[in-house]
Amino acid sequence: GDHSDRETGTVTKVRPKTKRPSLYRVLLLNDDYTPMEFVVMVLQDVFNKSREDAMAIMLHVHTQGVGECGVYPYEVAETKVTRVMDAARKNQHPLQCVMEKQ
Ligand code: TYC
Repeated sequence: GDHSDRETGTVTKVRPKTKRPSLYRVLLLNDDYTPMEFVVMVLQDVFNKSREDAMAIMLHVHTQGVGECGVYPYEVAETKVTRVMDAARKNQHPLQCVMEKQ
């Protein structure tokens, strides 16, 4: 909206201060022990990836060491990291999942 100064008669634009939510990148880290099939299942279940996309991401992480699973608002990213870490722990795999501010 506009803001007018009484003394100077200046009219200035004031931007409505709505802050868009910060986004977080969720990353999967490679390790030597987690089965490829488990990683693909996690990517399908937690990140809603197709079988094909899940396979591509898993192979990227396997060869490059780290890869992006998706970008989400803080609470969504946090929930996905927790779901991955809970599934890994339950199945006794060392799979690591982290989030970083984009
Ligand atoms: N490197 C693992 C293997 O050879 C597969 C793997 C891929 C593990 C991605 C973790 O985030 C990962 N079985």
